Amino acid sequence: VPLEETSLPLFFGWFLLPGIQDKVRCTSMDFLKTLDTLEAFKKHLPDFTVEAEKEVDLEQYFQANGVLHCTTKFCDYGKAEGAKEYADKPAVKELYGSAFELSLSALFVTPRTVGARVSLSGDQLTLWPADAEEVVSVVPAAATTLPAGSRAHITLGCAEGVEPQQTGFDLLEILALQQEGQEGELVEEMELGSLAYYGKGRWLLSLREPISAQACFSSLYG
Ligand code: ACK
Repeated sequence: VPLEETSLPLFFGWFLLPGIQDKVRCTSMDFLKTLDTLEAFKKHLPDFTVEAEKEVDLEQYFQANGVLHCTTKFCDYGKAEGAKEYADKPAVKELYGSAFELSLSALFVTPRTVGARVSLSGDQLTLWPADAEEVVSVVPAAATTLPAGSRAHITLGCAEGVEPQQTGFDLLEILALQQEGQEGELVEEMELGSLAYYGKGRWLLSLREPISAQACFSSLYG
């Protein structure tokens, strides 16, 4: 196999620097710890898990994996559609290895994943692939045209047997509901922000103060 066919990474993305990774993990743990004690969460527990459990320990329910990052382009070592075109983009080449400040604007939890929404700035969007939101076959609701960058997220944990790419799909689903005018049921004003429920076990915490996270644009070969 020629080198150029093997030299593409598993994915490109922004990788959070170590200090801020700890902070984001702690914030997420605090949120999960509080969420599963709320009466509103207990009330909607049957929407959250199909098992006939009376309680769920969310910190145990989700498994964290690897370095915290916001995927821009999943390349699958060149096998993914558009991988080579993405790697050849001038912005990708120019900004490879540069530092960025990501803005984490919300945390969300579903029966499948827990993640942070990343609100991309204009220059960060130059690194965003044009097809990232075209996932109507997996998220039919995404047919509601969502702005570029809507899928940007950091996976904080997945339930057993769930693939990390699910986190982006779960976020798109919530954003599509918002776009259709469903604001979610405002459940509680928490210290971190306002918590809303979108049905089917989907929770969104809009952070009062977005978390600013230093991150390096790079790639992972895995
Ligand atoms: O949590 P994530 O964004 O979801 O980070 C991981 C990373 O690539 C390595 O697996 C993401 N990922 C996996 N498959 C895909 C895909 N088909 N499209 C977009 N992102 C993907 C996964």
